[in-house]
Amino acid sequence: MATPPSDTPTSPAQPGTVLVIGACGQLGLELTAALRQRYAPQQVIAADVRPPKQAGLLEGGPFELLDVLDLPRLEQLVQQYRPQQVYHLAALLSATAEKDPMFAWKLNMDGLLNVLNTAVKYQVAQVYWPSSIAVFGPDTPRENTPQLTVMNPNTVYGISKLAGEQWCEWYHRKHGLDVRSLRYPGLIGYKSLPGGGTTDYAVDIYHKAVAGQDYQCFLEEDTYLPMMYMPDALKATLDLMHAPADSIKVRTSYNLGAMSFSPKEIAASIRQEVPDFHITYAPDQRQAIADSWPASIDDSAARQDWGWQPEYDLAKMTHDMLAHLREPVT
Ligand code: AKB
Repeated sequence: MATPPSDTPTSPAQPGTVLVIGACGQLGLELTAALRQRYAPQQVIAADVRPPKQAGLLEGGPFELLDVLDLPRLEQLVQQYRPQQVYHLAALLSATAEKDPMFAWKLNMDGLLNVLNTAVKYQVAQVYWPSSIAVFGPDTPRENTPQLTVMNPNTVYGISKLAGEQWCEWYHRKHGLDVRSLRYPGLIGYKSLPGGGTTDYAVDIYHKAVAGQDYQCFLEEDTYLPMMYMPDALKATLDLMHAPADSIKVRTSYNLGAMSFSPKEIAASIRQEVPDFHITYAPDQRQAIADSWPASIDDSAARQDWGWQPEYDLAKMTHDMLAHLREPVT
C-alpha cells in the first residue's frame, strides 16, 4: 500500500534498495534482471508507465506503475521504498523523438529533472542516467570520437541527451548528488527488443536470420556505427555504479565503446552461421541520423578511471545471439 507524499524524508535509505524507472524497455528489462541477481529480488523495484507486454517478464520482484512526468507519484514511490539507487531509463529514442519532438523534449528533460530533484529532496545516494552517442553531431570527428570534442547534435534526442548530461554535472556540483552516466552506443541483446532507435536494425537482423527470412535494412550498407552487446552494457553500467566515487572523474557522461560495424559487415558475420542469409538496403529518414553520429568511439577515460574493458566483438556477439535466438521458447 502506497504512503502519501510528504515534504521531508521519513526514514534512512535501505541498503541495496533500487528503483528502476523505464524497466520495461530494452535496457530496463535486462538491467532489472541483472540487479535482481545482484541484490535480493524484492529490493529491486521495477517501474514503468505500462505493465510488461509479456507475462513472466519482470516477475520475481515488485512492479509499480509510474509515469516519470508525474512528480507526486514519483515522490510517493521514493518515500515508500526509500531507494538507495535510482536508475532512470525512461526516454524516447532517436527516430521516435524526431516524429514527436515536443513530447520527446518533455519526457527526456522533465523526466530527468523530476528524478534529479526527487533524488536531492529524499537523499537518494546514487542516480544512474543513460546518455548516448547521439550527443555528437555532424561537426564531431567521426572516427575514434574523443570524450571531449565538438558536439553540436542535430537530433531532438541528441540535444536532450547533451542538455541532460550538463544537468547531471550541475546537480553533482551544486548538490553533491552522486549521479553517473554512460554514452551508450547501439545496444544489441536477444532478451528484449529496442524501440524507436536508429541502431535497432542490428537487433532486428538477427531475428530475421533465425526465422529464415531476408532482411531489408533501413541504413546503407557502409554505415558504420558504434555498437555493444548487452552483457557488456550491463557490466559497464554495474561497474560504473559500484566504482568508488573518487574514481568517477567525468560527471557529464562517459564515452563507452566495444565494436563498430556496418550493415554489410553484420550480414557477413551472420552468413558465417546462416550461409543463405540475404540483406537488401532501403535507407529511410534514419540514414541522416546515423550519418550525423560517430563511427567509432574513444573510451579511454572510462578504461582509465574505472577499468572499463569490453568482452564481445562482432563475431563473438553473432555466435551468442544466434545460439540464444535458436533456443526453444519455454
Ligand atoms: C538510438 O538508436 O536512438 C539509440 C542510441 C544510440 O542511443 N540506440
